[in-house]
Amino acid sequence: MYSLLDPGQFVVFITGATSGFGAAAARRYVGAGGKVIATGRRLDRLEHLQEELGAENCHIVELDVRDRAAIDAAIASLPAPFDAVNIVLANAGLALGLQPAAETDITDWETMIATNVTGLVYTVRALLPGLIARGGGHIVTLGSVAADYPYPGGSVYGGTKAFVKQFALNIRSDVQGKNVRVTNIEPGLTETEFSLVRFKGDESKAARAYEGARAMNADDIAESIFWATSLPAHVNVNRLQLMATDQAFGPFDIHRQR
Ligand code: NDP
Ligand code: 8X3
Repeated sequence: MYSLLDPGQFVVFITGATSGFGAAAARRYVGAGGKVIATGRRLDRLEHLQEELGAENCHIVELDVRDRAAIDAAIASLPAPFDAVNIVLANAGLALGLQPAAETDITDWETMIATNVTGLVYTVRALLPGLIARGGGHIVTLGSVAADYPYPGGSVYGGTKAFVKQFALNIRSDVQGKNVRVTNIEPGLTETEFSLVRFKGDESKAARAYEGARAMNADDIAESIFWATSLPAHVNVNRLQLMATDQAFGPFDIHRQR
């Protein structure tokens, strides 16, 4: 059985490896001697990543996590040694828009739910039996501070991330005794393409989200993911919440009647 302590034996299936946390994690794991299966919708980005990391370390699959049959097919056709997945980084996700609920575009809500909830469930359900059959492994999900702290315009995004957290904790109960660890990583303000996606390509709006603050970056989160998966096999980090030092909590918003 592989040792959870030896990064050289890590085989990591990553959803959303074309950008942000997923790409940074791919670099972190390969840098430590592991192998990664990098997936996402933008094939050109995956090809560049593979070129950078080497085809012997990085297998790529063009994949939309909303497509259950495509996930199953991708897993079924993994070549050795990439077929011995022992870490699943279920990272693909997005926020779309920041409008008040009554004004939001309902298709944005549908896309967030389809990606962050349904896509996550497809990914974990497809890969979990293999982890168990191979004697153990680790599932890492990407939650958010938005799961615990509501903010205006975040209703469905925050709702999907609350699902991610509860799903991860419940999966952990299901795999008790099977040597499978489950960790929900819960970051706050982190500068990636996240805001560019949220604001649909509006670069100035995206930049404003991070302006003047020392946001975390993708490498910070990749390091925390790597750390959680590198701990001794008897240690399970259930939830790991991270915030930029320059981000904290606000007061309750009281609507005054006068
Ligand atoms: P990025 O926008 O930089 O990366 C998102 C990744 O998700 C991309 O690789 C994208 O790939 C992939 N993705 C989106 N939709 C799909 C889909 N349908 N199928 C497959 N892949 C998809 O954002 P981050 O790296 O910041 O975000 C990664 C995760 O972390 C998300 O779940 C996000 O909600 C969460 N998170 C982010 C925070 C932040 O502040 N940045 C804080 C807390 C959590 P492609 O478009 O090529 O398919
Ligand atoms: C991303 C962090 O605060 O923009 O999950 O929702 S936040």
